Amino acid sequence: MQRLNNATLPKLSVSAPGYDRAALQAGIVHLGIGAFHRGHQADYTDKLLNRQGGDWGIIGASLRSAGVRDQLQPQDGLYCLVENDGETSNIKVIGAIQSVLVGPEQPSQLIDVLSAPEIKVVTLTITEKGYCHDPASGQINWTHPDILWDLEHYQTAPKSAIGYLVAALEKRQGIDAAVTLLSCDNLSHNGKLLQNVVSAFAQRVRPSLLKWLQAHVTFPCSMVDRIVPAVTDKERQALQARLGLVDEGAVVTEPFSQWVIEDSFAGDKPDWAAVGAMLVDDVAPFEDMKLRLLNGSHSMIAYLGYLAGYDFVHEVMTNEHMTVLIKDYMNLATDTLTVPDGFDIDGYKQQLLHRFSNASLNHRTSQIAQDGSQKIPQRWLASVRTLLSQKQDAALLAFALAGWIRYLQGTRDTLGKPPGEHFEIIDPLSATLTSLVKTEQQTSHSPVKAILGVQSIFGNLLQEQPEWCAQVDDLHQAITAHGVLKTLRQIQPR
Ligand code: NAI
Ligand code: CS2
Repeated sequence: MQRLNNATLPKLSVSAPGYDRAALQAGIVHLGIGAFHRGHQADYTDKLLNRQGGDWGIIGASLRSAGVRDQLQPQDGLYCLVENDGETSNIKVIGAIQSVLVGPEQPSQLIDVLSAPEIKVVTLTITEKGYCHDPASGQINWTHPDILWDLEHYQTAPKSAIGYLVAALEKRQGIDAAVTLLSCDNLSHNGKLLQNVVSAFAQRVRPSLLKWLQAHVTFPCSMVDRIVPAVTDKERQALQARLGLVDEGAVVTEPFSQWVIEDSFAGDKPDWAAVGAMLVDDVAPFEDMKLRLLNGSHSMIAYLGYLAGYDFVHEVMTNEHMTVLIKDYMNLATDTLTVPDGFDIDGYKQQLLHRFSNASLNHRTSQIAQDGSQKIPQRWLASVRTLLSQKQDAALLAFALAGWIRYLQGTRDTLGKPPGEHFEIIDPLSATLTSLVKTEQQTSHSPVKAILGVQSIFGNLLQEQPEWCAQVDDLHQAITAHGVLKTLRQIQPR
């Protein structure tokens, strides 16, 4: 069967780019071209190009593997975005991505592209761990292997996004070319975090860059939202049967999409506001709301649901006790938020429950469960601290955290049966976390204190909130003895 590309595109009877792709000039570089970028920023940009044109083509880059380049290059950058609401699906071909570079194969080409004056905006979805920071403090982690490497090699063969950006900023300083670096990762104050780590690295390797950087580079914060799970082979095959063409780069998502961007660009900006993005002075209220309500719930669904035997988010939502837990959690977390003026928070929470229940999204609990050490601080711990400072009950979050610590044992609930198959803990801190759990188990101790003592995730929580930490320990013991669902039934008010 033929592949989707420029030549075969006319055969398709789905919505396709209406702009002249051959004449399109690049204005954006995107670092971390995974599923989310293709389902979100590239979609907004494609809509913008369809609506008003402009030199906003995207050069994508992966700093890790060649997978997405190998999917998109034979397709001239084209791919299908399938929007599925659980009943009907809409397919459109996205044309905004012009080419994809692979950092480890083409480091100097990528630095050159990042330094080109016609590139006005660099967007990033490099995952939470890509910022090489200490999640508890938000400061750069100088002992991170990629940072240690980049301190020596950033100008020629960087590994981290920070190394690439600083190498490119040095070149941009030489030609005085301002640029906006726009983080689109699920992190609190993502722009400020990016600014912190880039500035700290620049200060170390080239202090003379800092003054120019402060005047000519901006780091807007942004809140991004659209559920874009990793696409499955089955979904690719179904699409192929429908299109009569092979599309290796397809992405499946929900109809919902939101992007709130701090309006602080260093120069020209794509008019994403014309196609649905919100440009605001302060993203923080939107960001906190999304990270705590959507992502906080997601992580709860992921760890507790996975332990209980559910593979997909929508399956977890069929369990009445889990749904009640998520509703109670969202109500509790709302008390920690400053809701944006005029915002319908109850409607938002209802909509989240509906989105989580979308059975056409094969969103694996195991996918969301990855990298907990990088996600938990902004998803749960910020609420824990606020609730405890307000003398409110945060037992529900103690239950969630107990679930994560139980998850770190690497086995699912197999109550009464022999221990189940081991699963791998995918997390940049997995070696530390799993060895702490193992050591404590070998000496018949609860691993809770040891895990809560990991400063880079929890800061001084153990010392500051001993009673709450004891609650985590009790709930961890209960989950270990009785499983997630029985413990949940026991703690849930009737
Ligand atoms: P993905 O797994 O499809 O792609 C991840 C990308 O990040 C890949 O290009 C990978 O090479 C790169 N990456 C991984 N580790 C890196 C590192 N240490 N340094 C530099 N690059 C690294 O994941 P997906 O779905 O694209 O999500 C990426 C991020 O986007 C998430 O972690 C999150 O922060 C944000 N996001 C994702 C949403 C989703 O529903 N998928 C929705 C909202 C935000
Ligand atoms: C998820 C998010 O993978 C995860 O950790 O919670 O990627 C989630 O799908 C998005 O933030 C939705 O906008």
